[in-house]
Order: sequence, then structure tokens, then C-alpha cells
Amino acid sequence: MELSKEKLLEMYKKMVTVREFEQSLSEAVGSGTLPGFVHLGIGQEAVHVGVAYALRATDWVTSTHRDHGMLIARGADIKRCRAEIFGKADGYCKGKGGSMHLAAFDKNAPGCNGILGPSQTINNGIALALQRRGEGDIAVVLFGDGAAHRGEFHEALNLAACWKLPALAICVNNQYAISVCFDDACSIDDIAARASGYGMPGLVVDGNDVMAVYEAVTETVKSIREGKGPALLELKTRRYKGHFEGDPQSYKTPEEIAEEMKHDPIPIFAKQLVEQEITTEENLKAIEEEVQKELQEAIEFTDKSPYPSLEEIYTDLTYEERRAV
Ligand SMILES: Cc1ncc(C[n+]2csc(CCOP(=O)(O)OP(=O)(O)O)c2C)c(N)n1
Ligand SMILES: [Mg+2]
Repeated sequence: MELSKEKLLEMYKKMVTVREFEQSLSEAVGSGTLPGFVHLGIGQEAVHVGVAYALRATDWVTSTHRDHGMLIARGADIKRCRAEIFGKADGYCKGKGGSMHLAAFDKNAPGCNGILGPSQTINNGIALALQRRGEGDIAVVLFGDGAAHRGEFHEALNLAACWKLPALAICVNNQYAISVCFDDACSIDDIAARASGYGMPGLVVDGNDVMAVYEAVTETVKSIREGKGPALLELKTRRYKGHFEGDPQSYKTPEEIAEEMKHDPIPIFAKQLVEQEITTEENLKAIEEEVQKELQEAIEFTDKSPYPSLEEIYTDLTYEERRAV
């Protein structure tokens, strides 16, 4: 592992933060304090953290309904993320975006997206702007295996390839689109194979191994920054919770769920860190306790924050206003 010890432990802390943040949302849905649809990324932390740490602060990331973790991994304030998801005035979007449209412009993260597909074409727009600026920054989009079957996927890859945009498309293949299993919805094994149809590199990566994700994204980004054009990565992972919080996943067998849990990215990374003598189990425990403290602060911050006033309905409607939030 060529990253410094501090960076590696920071990555571990981020993975645990994302997990615990999402877990606390699950509990809030269960107790009835968080209404509405929430899609949790529990099980996909290696994707969020591996991608985030391979990028630089001036790059951009757009994402999906399951990507609170992407923003947190990128450094977004968990207090403002949680407040946003609860519809509170101190949230990143003043409580008007919610879980599915959580955005953190201070982290070049223009948002999760509740509609499948458009983030891929939106990402091309960002990539075009970055290409014109000419500072070597890139635009990254995350989308699911289900979204990879929509028209926008093909349109976006084709245009990005024709214009050699500095764009990285990342398919987070968790094997399900709601209750539809990947094998029933796709005639090939890997979404990454579609890259050749657009004349760009396509790579399959173990999305449960944070270092594998980090390394693959780092290498790919290097080539994109050199002006070699866009690329497609497919990160194979699993989601441990249902499609939305409350979905009992009756479309998965208990054996399948047990098998998924064997590839939990957090214990995998913890084992790597201890076996390579980067840290000790006690240190990892201390990090986990720190996360619990920070999460508690985010919960208190959210509880104290008011709901937005009615007049707020008419503000932040233009792009310029949204950017200023
Ligand atoms: C255009 C559009 N069609 C349908 C939906 C309803 N929908 C929400 S999530 C989802 C499945 C998404 O699957 P995938 O892309 O694999 O992402 P995952 O939920 O697995 O992260 C669907 C069909 C939607 N949000 N937008
Ligand atoms: Mg999926």
C-alpha cells in the first residue's frame, strides 16, 4: 500500500463514518422519525471511499439515489448531510433536496439524483466545461447496473468518446435494480464490456476492496487527465439493505444474503490494515468510537435545526442561487 499510514486510516474512518451514518438513517426510518424513501448504500463503502480518495478536490462527482456516502467520502459535513436528509433548514440544500437530491457544491458534488440516467448526461456537461477550462480536472459519474440499461448511458458514453471529454463513468454493479437481478436484465456478464462499443477502455474491479477501487480509479484518472478521453469502470459490489429502507428483500434467498455478507468491505479493509502492520485492532476500535461521537453531534445538530420557512419555497430556484447555497 503506497498511501501513507495517515491516509489509510483516514480512509478507514470514512468507510466507518459512511456505514454508521447510513445505519443511523435505517434506525430513524424504523422508529418513524425519518419519513419518505431512503436508499442506503450499506455494503458499498469501498466504492465511495476508493473513488473519493483517487480524485483531487477540483474534480467533480455526480451520483445517484444511493450515494450519500459519496458526498461524505468526498469530505461533505455529516451534520449538514443529515440535516438535509431530514428536511431541515441547516441542511446542504436548506432542507429542500432531501436524501435523493442531496448536493454539496463546496465539495464539487452537484448531487445525488432521484431519476435514473440523467446524471450521466449531466456529467458530460460538467466534463465539457472542465475540458474548456483546460486545468486537467475531470468529471466522474456514479450510476447503478439498472441505470446502465437506459438510453442515457449509451448517449452519454458515445458523446463523451466523440468529444474526448475528461469524463469517468463508474457503474456500481450491486447485482440488483430494485428486485430485478442483473442476470435477468443483461445478456452479458460485464457492463464494462460495453466500453469497447464506444472505443474507450472498460475495466471490471472488485468493488468490495477499497484499495483495488482506489488503484483502478487512480490509474484511469491519470490517463483521462492526459487527454486520452473517457473511460468506463464497473465496480462489482452488493447492497446489504433492501432497495429502499423497509424493503424486506424477499427476492434474495437467505443463502445469497449470507454469501454477500462474507464480502463486507469494512472487515476486509480492517484485516488488510492489521495484517500489513499499518495499525492495530485497538486503534481501529478507537477510530470507530470517534465516529460514534461525531455521528452523535450530527444527530443533535439535526434535531436542533428548524424546518425551512414557507417563504423558502420561492428561493434557490435558479442555478446561480443553488450554487450560492
Ligand atoms: C427514469 C427512472 N425510471 C425508474 C425509476 C425508479 N427506480 C428508482 S431506483 C431504480 C433501480 C435502480 O437500480 P440501479 O441503477 O441498479 O441502482 P441501485 O438502486 O441498485 O443502486 C428504479 C427503476 C427512476 N427513479 N427513474
Ligand atoms: Mg443496482
